[in-house]
Order: sequence, then structure tokens, then C-alpha cells
Amino acid sequence: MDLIVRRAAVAGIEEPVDIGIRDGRIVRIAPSIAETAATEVHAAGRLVTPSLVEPHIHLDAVLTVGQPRYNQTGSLFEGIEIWGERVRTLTHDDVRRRATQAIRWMLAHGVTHIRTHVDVCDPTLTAARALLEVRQAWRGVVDIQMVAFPQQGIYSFPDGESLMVRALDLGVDVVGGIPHYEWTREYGERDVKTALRLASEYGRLADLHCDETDDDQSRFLELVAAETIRLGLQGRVTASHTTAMHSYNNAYAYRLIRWIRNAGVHVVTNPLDNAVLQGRFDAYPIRRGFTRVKELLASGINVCIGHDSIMDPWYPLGVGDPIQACFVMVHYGHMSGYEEFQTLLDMVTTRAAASLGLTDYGLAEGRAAHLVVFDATTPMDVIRTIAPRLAVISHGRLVARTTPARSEVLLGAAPEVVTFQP
Ligand code: 17E
Ligand code: FE2
Repeated sequence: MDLIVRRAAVAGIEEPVDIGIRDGRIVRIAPSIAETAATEVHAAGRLVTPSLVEPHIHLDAVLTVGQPRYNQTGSLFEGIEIWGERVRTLTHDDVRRRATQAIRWMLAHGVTHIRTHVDVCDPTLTAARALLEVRQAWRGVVDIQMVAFPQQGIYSFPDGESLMVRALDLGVDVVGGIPHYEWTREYGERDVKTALRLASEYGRLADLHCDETDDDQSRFLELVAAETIRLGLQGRVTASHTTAMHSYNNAYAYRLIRWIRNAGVHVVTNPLDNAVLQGRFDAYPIRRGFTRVKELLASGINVCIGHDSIMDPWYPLGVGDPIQACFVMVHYGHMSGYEEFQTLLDMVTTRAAASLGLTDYGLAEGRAAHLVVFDATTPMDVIRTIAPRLAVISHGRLVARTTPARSEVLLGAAPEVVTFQP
């Protein structure tokens, strides 16, 4: 064996197990592995899951908060304006350096697979070219999918459609869209139709920003579902954000949810960004800007959680940790039931992997060895304490580790360690 994780708590298995890894693969999961390995990681009863999969982030915009100015209204729309200004000053090195930094943060938090959107509303496609290079540089450690994302619209930006095609021809993997932001309802419909036609013609997956607004009249998701079925793209299409679903009437939402399920459309919710971006035009009571996560899950739709932003015009915070997004989801999504903590972890691991179309992934013998060891024993405690990632394994290799902080109270004769355990 090359690497053995000892005494791992694994979902669905009663007693801790050893996980044996050779040539980048999980070759054995057993109560005890007699062999030894060059590298041994002692989980000592702590939770081990498949590594984290980030299904939605904008790596071209990370770490630009305040450039050229801060978002004063906090709205999505001011964020898009500020980003539009920043795009004009992008350079290859600027994008490469910031994205690389953010990927290192994410890897330290256990992320080994990323889907990034890249804004293609730029005649020079500077960000796309830089991220193609970043994708190549990280291959085999952090595997990256890129989405051609028309931030200003396919039909509301000069030559938007040909920029999408050029990006796909350059090697950008996935087709994006932004129907709710197009100038008119009709342009929005064309946006969806073009995105899914390109996905079909190029044989690519699609992931559209869809209905990211509090406008209950924004109803492009139904068209995404219909076109997905018409073109036979079931299972290959993701709708991101879909926050307007929060505001639809229940009769319409019920019908729509059945439609999404029939189309096999994956949904990505982005709790960090949408908790601050949405509801900005409301007087009290102020709406939550979330899609209907519990109802979507209950009807059998694959829902996953994205981080969306790290320190950019839309969201000033973030350290690249998907577990922070889970933590917010607990609160904004009313997901505090005991079983729901496992679901939340699934939403940043196996469910996210399904949206990305990953097949060689998962905690099972024969799969590629992508694992994370948390400094906690249960999903509830992972999320409660935002537990440090003691070890991160990608393609069978130990690629990151964290030493937990140590807190002490200094009131007695000797320092008293605080463990945050009852
Ligand atoms: N662009 C967009 O349209 N929506 C977002 N939430 C972000 C970028 C982060
Ligand atoms: Fe996004």
C-alpha cells in the first residue's frame, strides 16, 4: 500500500475502518489492514468522507473585493457593474495569481474538484485563457471544470454568442447562461435555448445561472427543464442559484419542481452569496433569497451547495471552505434536523460530484482515492465546529493537512484546555 488511513469513521459503516490506497485508488476498506504503508494517517475514530467538490465558484473574480470599489448597496446588480469595471483591467498574471491562491485555500479545506464559471463577456477572453492555464497546472491534484459564463448576457453584450463559441473552442468545458439578466424576457429565452443547443452540439455539460433574482416573474427554469428534455440532455444540465423560486406561488413551484425532476436537472444553491445579495429591494418582512432546497431534495432532485465567491464584488468574506456554506445553509434553509447534517455533507461531496458528472469518485473500493479527514466524529460536529481538515488526499496522495488550534482558559493555577465538546 502507498497510504493507509487508520480507524476512519465512515458513513454507513458501524465500526471504524482502515482504508488502503495504492496507485491512486482505494483498494481496501476493512476493519483492520495488516499491511503497512509508506504514509499512514491516523483518523482515530474521526469522520472521513470523500473529498469536497466545489460545484460553483467564480475563480476569475476571487480576491478582488474593493477593486475598483466596494459594493455599497450589496445587490447582485451593483456587483455585476463593479466586476464589469474590473474586467477591463484584468491581466493574465492577475487572474492566474488570484485563482491559484484561492485554489490553495480550497485545497487546504479538502476541495479536490472544482467547477468554476469564467466570464466570457470580454473580447480578449483574458480570464478564460488564464484559467485554462491554471486548470492545466493543477490537473491531478485539483481537477477543474470551466464554464463559459456570459456575465453580461449572451444577447445583451456585443458578440455575446460568438464569445461563448470562441470560449468553447478554446477548451472551456461547460456551457453557461444568464437568462434573468438579459435585457428582455425574449432575449432570456434565446439565452437558454442557445446554451442548451451549444451543449447538445458540442457534447458538453451545461450549467446556467438561472433566475438569480427576487422577481417572482423570472421563470426561465421551466424553459431550462423543457429544453433539457427536448434535446435529450437529462442529467447533463445544472441550474445555479434559482433564487426566484423562493418567491413563486406554491402552485407554480409545485408544478415546476416536478418538471425539474423529470428533466433530471441538478440544482446548485449558493447560501453565502445569496444570503447577502437577495432581499435588497424589500421592506420588512425581508425575503430569504433561497431556492426551495428542502422541497427539491424531498422530490428526489439532486441539490448541491456552492461557495460562489471568495472576497469579490458580490461577497466580501470567505476562506474557500464549503463547510462554511453548509453552516449558513443550516440556518437559512432550516436544515437543523439530525439526519440533515449528513445531507449537507452530501451536498458538498457526492451530490456535487454528480452535478459535475464525476464517476471515478466516492468512498468505495476501486474508486480514485479522494478523501478528507475531519477533526470531528459526526456530520453534525463537522458543521457545528467547522472542523479542521486534518488530512486531504487527492489521487491517493496526501496533499494538505491542518493542525487544529488550541484554546486555553487562564483562570486557574494552570492553563485549562477548552475542547468545545460537551
Ligand atoms: N455573478 C452572478 O451573476 N451572480 C453571482 N452570484 C456571482 C457572480 C458571484
Ligand atoms: Fe454564481
